[in-house]
Amino acid sequence: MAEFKRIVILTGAGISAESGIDTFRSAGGLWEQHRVEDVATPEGFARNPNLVLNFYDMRRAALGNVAPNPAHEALARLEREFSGELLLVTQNVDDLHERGGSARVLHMHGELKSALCTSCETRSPWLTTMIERPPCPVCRAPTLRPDVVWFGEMPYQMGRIYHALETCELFVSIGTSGAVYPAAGFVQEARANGAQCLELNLERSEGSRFFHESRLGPASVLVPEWVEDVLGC
Ligand code: BV8
Repeated sequence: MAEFKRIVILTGAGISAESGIDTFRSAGGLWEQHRVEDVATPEGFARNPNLVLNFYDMRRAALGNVAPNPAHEALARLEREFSGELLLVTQNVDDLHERGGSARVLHMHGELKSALCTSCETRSPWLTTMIERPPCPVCRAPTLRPDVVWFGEMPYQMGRIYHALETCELFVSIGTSGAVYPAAGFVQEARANGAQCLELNLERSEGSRFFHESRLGPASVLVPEWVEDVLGC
């Protein structure tokens, strides 16, 4: 593993599962508790903004009850000690990569701790609630929404991600079902460009067939082992 110089990592809800954050598609997961169409689409927000603001207020508040796990901490160690180029892309809107020590995290689906103003389109750090329609810190209009990418919306920094996928030598997917695009298609982009593709996941995913290797097990075990291997120690 030590020969790789450019690595792209994609994480999903599974890397935060052992920290106590619900995934989307496991039994009792987020999407079983709510219809996607109602809480994670612009149409759902227009139809019932209180339902959506409360859904994200609750998830934002829950961040205070969870902590990063050894998988997050291992990726932070990789960022510190790996001498090559590393891009960590996460589909997650939680802050556990940062709290686990990662300084450079690309949140392609946005973040719970960020507010987007639909009037002036500026983003502001946000740690509390939006249900009470607080004023935008910049334009003062009461038009803040969660700064997360809903279904039908364009994920963030796609150009940067695709460039990295075209040039990486190793693509590693951690804790994702491979159910949502364009993230689920990243492995095919990387593979088409000659990268080695590795999946670390609790179970086989919808994308497993596209990977050269799938290691099945909990992220808190597989990720530290893999980082140890990459760092060649
Ligand atoms: C877009 C943020 C275009 C909000 C999310 C092509 C084909 C088919 C459909 C489409 C397509 N292209 C676009 C679409 C439509 C749609 C889509 O993909 N639909 C799916 C349902 C078919 N995609 C979109 O709409 C995307 N936008 O394409 O825009 C466009 C073009 C021009 C102009 C404008 C727009 C936007 C999608 C983003 C939606 N937002 N999240 C929020 O968080 O509330 S999606 C959400 O679900 C996540 O962010 C993530 O991306 C996705 C999948 O979740 P996972 O992270 O994988 O979690 P999941 O529960 O599914 O799986 C967990 C995994 O972990 C499991 O495999 C499990 O085994 C494993 N696990 C569990 N425990 C552990 C573990 N692994 C290791 N250790 C453990 N302990």
